[in-house]
Amino acid sequence: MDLTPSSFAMAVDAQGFLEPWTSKIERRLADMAGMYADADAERAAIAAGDPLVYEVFQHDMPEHPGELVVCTTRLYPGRVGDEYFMTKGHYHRIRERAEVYYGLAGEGRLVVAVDDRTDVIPMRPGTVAYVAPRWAHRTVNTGSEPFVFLAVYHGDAGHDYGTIETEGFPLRVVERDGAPAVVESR
Ligand code: M6P
Ligand code: ZN
Repeated sequence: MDLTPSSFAMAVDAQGFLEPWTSKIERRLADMAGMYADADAERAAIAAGDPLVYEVFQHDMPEHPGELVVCTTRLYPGRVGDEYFMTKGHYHRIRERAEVYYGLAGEGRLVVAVDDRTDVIPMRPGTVAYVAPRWAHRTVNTGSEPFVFLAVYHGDAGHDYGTIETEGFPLRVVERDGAPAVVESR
């Protein structure tokens, strides 16, 4: 992979296909086992075929604070029990690193948390959401179509998943009477 810093253009469409991309992540339910509240529903869905929950197309960049990684996420519609499909969620390994999300298709929520503060930001096509340094962030698909968005973050930011795996997220987005609702998870 050629990571020589240079200026160039990428193309992105409403399906989230990013060209050129250099790496792709596919996350199935089994790859994030233990993250949904309803463990029985999670186990049953994995046994029934282990659905693809989301894909990330990324243009990798050198791990340098001055670089910017660009990636797109296609988060599929679905639920585990009453909890909508979501990303694993992470802090940046270097906490003082921000991120910008831009909604391309579908609808969802960006759930953010830091210390004892939380926020749930609705996202739809055209929404530009800013994730401040130090905030954990996770996206949730509350619609019936793929929720697709673009993200940009610093080259050296890194992903800290361990803290989320250990502590969880303070809020969950669930379906209640056919509509999204936010509930406390602990
Ligand atoms: C966004 C960005 C990526 C992240 C992806 C999936 O596109 O924040 O850095 O990888 O969402 O989220 P996660 O890494 O939490 O699974
Ligand atoms: Zn991030």
